Amino acid sequence: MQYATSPYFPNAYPPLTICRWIIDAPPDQQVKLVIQEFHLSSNQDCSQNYVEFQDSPSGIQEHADRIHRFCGYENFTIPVFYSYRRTAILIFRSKTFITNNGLRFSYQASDCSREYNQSFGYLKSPGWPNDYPHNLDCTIILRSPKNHTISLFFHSFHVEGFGCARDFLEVRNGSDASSPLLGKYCGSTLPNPVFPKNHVLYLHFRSDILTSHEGYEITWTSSPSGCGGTLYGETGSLASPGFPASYPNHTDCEWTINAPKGRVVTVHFAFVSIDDPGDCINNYLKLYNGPHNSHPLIGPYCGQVSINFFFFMFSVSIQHFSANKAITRVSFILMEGLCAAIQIITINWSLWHLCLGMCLQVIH
Ligand SMILES: [Ca+2]
Repeated sequence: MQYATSPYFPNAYPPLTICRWIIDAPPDQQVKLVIQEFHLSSNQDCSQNYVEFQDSPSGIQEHADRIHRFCGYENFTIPVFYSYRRTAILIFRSKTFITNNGLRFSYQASDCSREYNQSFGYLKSPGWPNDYPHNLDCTIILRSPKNHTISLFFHSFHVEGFGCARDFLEVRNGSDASSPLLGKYCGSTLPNPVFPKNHVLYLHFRSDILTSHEGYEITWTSSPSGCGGTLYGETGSLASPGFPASYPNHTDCEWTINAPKGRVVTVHFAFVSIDDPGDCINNYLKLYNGPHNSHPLIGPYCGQVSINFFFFMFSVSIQHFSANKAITRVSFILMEGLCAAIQIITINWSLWHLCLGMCLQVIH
């Protein structure tokens, strides 16, 4: 593991700092980035001051996708970032004259096996959105806080079928390969969400020597009540507990979809069925165009409806309260933002450190 920092760290970075680190792992490996310290100016404007992860085909930033931007005021620790391909880009930008201590992060090459110690996140198969490589054998452990319960949602799925004899994704209720099997998935049918009633999940993804497809996109949340939580990422899904079956009486769920300011959150409810007399007083679905219920309310909804929305805030809150027989399946997409074009040719497992106006160095 190696480390890099913003200029002069732990002292203040200069005004108007823009740094780009392009990190290129060996073939068939990915990049793991962990933000160790992150301090921006206190009166920050998120469009001007941020740290951003990008996933890119080998070093060509114009084609970067899967952008995740954090601005320092999130109410959670910045999650560990794993690239889906061999190159990751990290951008630190402060476009103001007010400075702070800046950024320190670690970087290392990683194979496809990993362990997440966080309460929410997303998973995408290696190489996404291209076909996953052959001969993969990946173990993934999701470990949320002990008083939480995880929910796992499949957003897209296509793994070679053939009776799951060649390629498959296993989900187990526990922390190792001997934990009870919750599901073994292959083919192109989108699996139902997994509600394990546990704070730890073990996933095993395997591919053989022939035939591969796009793989999977998965989001997971956790909360003490086992329903609701935080979501982030470019795309994702969530569903009510027990989906596609009805969920229990007296269920109260709240999800928050986080997106950087300036991005557009699109929320699509593929299916909503809430058993209610029609007044939406005791059983309902509410959406807030912002992170708190003081923000503008959309809804309430009950009965059987399908809903599409565009939000322009940085966060969307979705709430259910005391619904009896409610079923929902929800997906969301963050629209792509603008990104500056820069092209740097990378070499095997190197770090290009480019701070505009400051320095240019290559670390081997
Ligand atoms: Ca295969």
